[in-house]
This record gives sequence, C-alpha cells and structure tokens, in this order.
Amino acid sequence: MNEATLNSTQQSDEAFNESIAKGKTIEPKDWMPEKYRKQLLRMMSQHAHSEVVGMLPEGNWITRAPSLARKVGLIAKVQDEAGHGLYIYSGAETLGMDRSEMIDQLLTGKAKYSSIFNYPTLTWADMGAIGWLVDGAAIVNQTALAKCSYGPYARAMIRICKEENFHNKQGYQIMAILMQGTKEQKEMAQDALNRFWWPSLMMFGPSDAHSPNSVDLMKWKVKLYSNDDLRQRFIDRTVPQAEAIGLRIPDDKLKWNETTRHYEFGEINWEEFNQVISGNGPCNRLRFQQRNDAHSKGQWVRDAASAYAAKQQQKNAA
Ligand code: FAQ
Repeated sequence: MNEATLNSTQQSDEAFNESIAKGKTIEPKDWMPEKYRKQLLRMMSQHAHSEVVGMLPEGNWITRAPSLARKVGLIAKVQDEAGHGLYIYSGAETLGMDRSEMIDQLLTGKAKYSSIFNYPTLTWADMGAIGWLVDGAAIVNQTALAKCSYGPYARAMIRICKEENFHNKQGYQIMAILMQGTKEQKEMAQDALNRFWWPSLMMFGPSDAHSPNSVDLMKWKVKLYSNDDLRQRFIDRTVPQAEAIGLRIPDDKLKWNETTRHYEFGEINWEEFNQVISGNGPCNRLRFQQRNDAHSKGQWVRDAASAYAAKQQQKNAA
C-alpha cells in the first residue's frame, strides 16, 4: 500500500468509527472496513441459513399436526421462516456475495447454522417448545439486532421480529393447552421443555469469555449486547412463563436472586455445544442430507424461473 492509499484508508476508518460512535447506520454504498463487511456477511449468512434449515424440524410435523387449525398455523409458521431466510439473504447480498454462493456454502457444509436445529422433534409438544423457546430466544437476540449498525440487517429484523412474536405466542399457547390436558399431555409438554431448554440457552453462543467475534461486533455496534447478557434476558423472561402454566425448568440450580434481580442458573454443557457446532449433534447429518435433497428437488423451479426471465428479457428487447 502506498502512502496516499494508507492515508485515505485511515481517514475512511476514522469517518467510519465516527459514524458508528454517533449511532448512524451504515448503508451498502458507504465505505466500510473489510473486516466489518466480512464479519457481517458471516453472521447474516449464518442467520439466513438458520432460518432455512429451521424449517426442517417443524416441517417434520406438518402432516401429523393434531387438527386442521394446528396444521394451518404450522404451515404458516414454516413459510414465514422461508421468507425470513430470503429476506436476510437479500440483505447479505448487499455485502457483495451472491445468494447462490452463500447457499453453496451451506450445502457443502462450509457454513454454519444455528445449533438448535440439530435436535430432533419427537412429539407434537416439540412444536410448542420450538415456538415458545426457540422463537422466544430468536426475538431476544433479534430485537437487539433491529438496532444494529448495518441498515439492511436492522431493517430486515423489524418485520421478522413481528412474525417471530406471533410464532412465540403460538408455541406458548400449544404448551399452555397441553398443560391443561391429560396426564400424558402434561408429561409430553414437560419432556419437550426438558429436551429444548438447554439447547435454547446455547443458541446465544459461547460465554463472553469464549466468544472470539464479540469484541469486533460490539465495537462496531453490530451486537449491542453480549451473548451472556442476551441469554440472561431470555432466562429472566421465560422462567415466569413456565411457572405460569405449571412447567418446571430442568435446572436444579435455577434460583431468583433478589439483589441482582436476575435468575441464577446451572452450568451449560459447552462440550455438547462444541460437538453440535462441529457437525456431531444428534441431527447434523440428517439436516445436511435433507437440505441437499430439497435443493436438488427444487432445481426445476430455478430452471423454470431462469427460462421465464430469459423470455421476458427477449420480449423487452424486441
Ligand atoms: N449455533 O464468537 P461467537 C431462528 C459459532 S434464527 C451455531 O460468539 P458470534 C429463527 C459462531 O458462528 C437463529 N454456531 O460468534 C427460527 C462462531 O463460529 P465462526 C439464528 C454458533 O457470531 C426459529 C463461534 O461459534 N440466529 O432461530 C452458535 O459473535 C424457529 C464463536 O461464537 C442468528 O443467527 C450457535 N448457536 O455470536 C427459525 C442471529 N453460537 O462463525 C426456525 C444472528 C455461536 O467464527 C424456527 N447471529 N456459534 O466459525 C448472532 O446473533 C450471533 O452470530 C451469535 C453468535 C450470537 C449466534
């Protein structure tokens, strides 16, 4: 780099940091440090992949929903998740990578997606637990992201959070109704909570001391709160919801602390988390296979869309 380029990069860096400090949003055409662009692309593409892979555990129950109304609600929710994926892919494309390239990274196993979707959905109550806990965790995380420094990401989060709120209420209602049912239904709801509680806490990522990306992301106001702060916020809002419908959080160390006004909780199994994000969770291989199959089966749709676009172009040029 020659001296003139070095000086202008320093100036741009200073102007960028000043914009961040003033709380201004960064837009696609603004100058941004390469590291900021890369970190956002990593985070946004992982987020988009999570929405898309997240359709699989719930899609598993569409044909077995216990009533027509439940089926309609579940289909709508799964469709919403597809929409969120497309929304966030579009936002990520503004950072200079094609959607097809991002999807390729997912299909070849190069890209990560949320650990939570590598757990199986064994009973109908899991649809309640996912809506209540997984969408609940997503809302806590995404409400903060709606105020993040990158404009397209922040704006995408506004609509997504509204829809996640509906999902969260739907999930909680499924759990509440089961808890008013038979002994078997209550046990089914408790079992779903037992299985999904700890993996939901892992969604917020490693503890702050072991979160290598947080330093930069917080400096740039992509993350406004740390992984541990958001996890605590989720616990504080979810425990009373469980108690209100007679569910027991599966954590013997869970205790309200009157001084801090937060719940204390037990140790998260980070070894399990590390295994899941390294590809060795209960359903990693299945999800990989399912996503690749779905992509291959959708080839004719992409071909048809390309043929139609080419025809339209010819027509317009004539
Ligand atoms: N799963 O340094 P950090 C949803 C990785 S959407 C897998 O702390 P960062 C909607 C991380 O990538 C759910 N990997 O990382 C829905 C990094 O690896 P890398 C998705 C994880 O980025 C509901 C390494 O560990 N939401 O649920 C996880 O600062 C129902 C070190 O970690 C988002 O993506 C994990 N849980 O913080 C859909 C929100 N945690 O890339 C269907 C946006 C960490 O260096 C049904 N993302 N890792 O190789 C974020 O807020 C952040 O990226 C975190 C991670 C908080 C997830």
